[in-house]
Amino acid sequence: MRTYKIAAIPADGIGPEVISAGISVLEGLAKRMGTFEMTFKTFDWGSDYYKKHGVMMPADGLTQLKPFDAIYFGAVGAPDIPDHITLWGLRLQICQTFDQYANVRPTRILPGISSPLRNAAPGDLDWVIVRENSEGEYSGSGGRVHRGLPEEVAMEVSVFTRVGVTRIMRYAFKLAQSRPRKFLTVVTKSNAQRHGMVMWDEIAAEVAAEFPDVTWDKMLVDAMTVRMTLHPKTLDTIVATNLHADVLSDLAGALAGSIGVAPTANIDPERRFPSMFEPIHGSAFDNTGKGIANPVASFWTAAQMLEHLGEPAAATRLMRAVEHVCASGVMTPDVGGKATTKDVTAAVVDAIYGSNA
Ligand code: GGG
Repeated sequence: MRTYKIAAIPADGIGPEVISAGISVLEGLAKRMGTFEMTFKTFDWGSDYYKKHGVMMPADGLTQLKPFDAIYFGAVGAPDIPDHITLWGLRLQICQTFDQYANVRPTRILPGISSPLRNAAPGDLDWVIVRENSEGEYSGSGGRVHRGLPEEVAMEVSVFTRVGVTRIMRYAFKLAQSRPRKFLTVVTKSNAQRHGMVMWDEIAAEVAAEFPDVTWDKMLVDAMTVRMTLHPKTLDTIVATNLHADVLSDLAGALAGSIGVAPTANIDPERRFPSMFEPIHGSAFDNTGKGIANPVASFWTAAQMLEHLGEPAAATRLMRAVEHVCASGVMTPDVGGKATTKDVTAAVVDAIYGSNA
């Protein structure tokens, strides 16, 4: 029997609540499938670790993670530590060092969940956003001089490389090709950003020639928000820069009913390093400890992890169970229900064993 070694990093806020829910579901699923096992090692890295040690994870943290088959991540962010410290100290450190350059963010309106869009039903919104996850606005290039003086200058430099743009474009075209509609929308801001974004447009056209069966179009990111809101059915697979896709995928989550159901996979397509799976949502300190965090995003990203590990039947069973539970109305308050995190988790485990999943 195959055993998958998973590194769990619950980290901050509601992260521990949704990751422990996800581990229960994955353990139940592995038992039900009977064809593989999963072992979990939990790392206590994050903001509490930072308060004790002055760093978000130990100096050899990445070396510790490298032998795992995948990383199951919660959320980072604490009200009393600057966000750039927590984000760069843990999540971005892992994504960038392990070259998880393809960030894949599916969005659907799950059965039983209402979209804030008038008349939108399950099936009307079925997107996958591909976020470039290694460079662009998140290159970390720049600096500040003359701090605190009136002459202070801060530079945040976006870095777009031909290698980086070509590989994410190829990934997105390939993903679009694998979906029934074979349709990709390339998002930029190439009217205003006339260097990097114009190179994106040029590379998109070059890579498109390798995928003659994929139809594609281009959108400026501002117009894209309008199209997502008013014409959701006209979209399928979407590719955008690190920052643009981050913003668009929060909008996508909200349009599908709640950011609490939105998953994300940080993939190293070449499999040199473990890939990392997490809910899109952050630490949500306002909801922490209340027992009402929505675990659906952490279940959905667990299904992405199973797909990546080569267990598509288990991934399908898990998503069927999640859909069955949402349709039956067992939902947390962010999507209009009254259930707790534990109620939803127990219902999904039951559905995995029951005949309905
Ligand atoms: N689970 C996702 C998470 O913790 N996100 C924290 C965050 O602030 N992310 C910003 C970003 O990835 O750009």
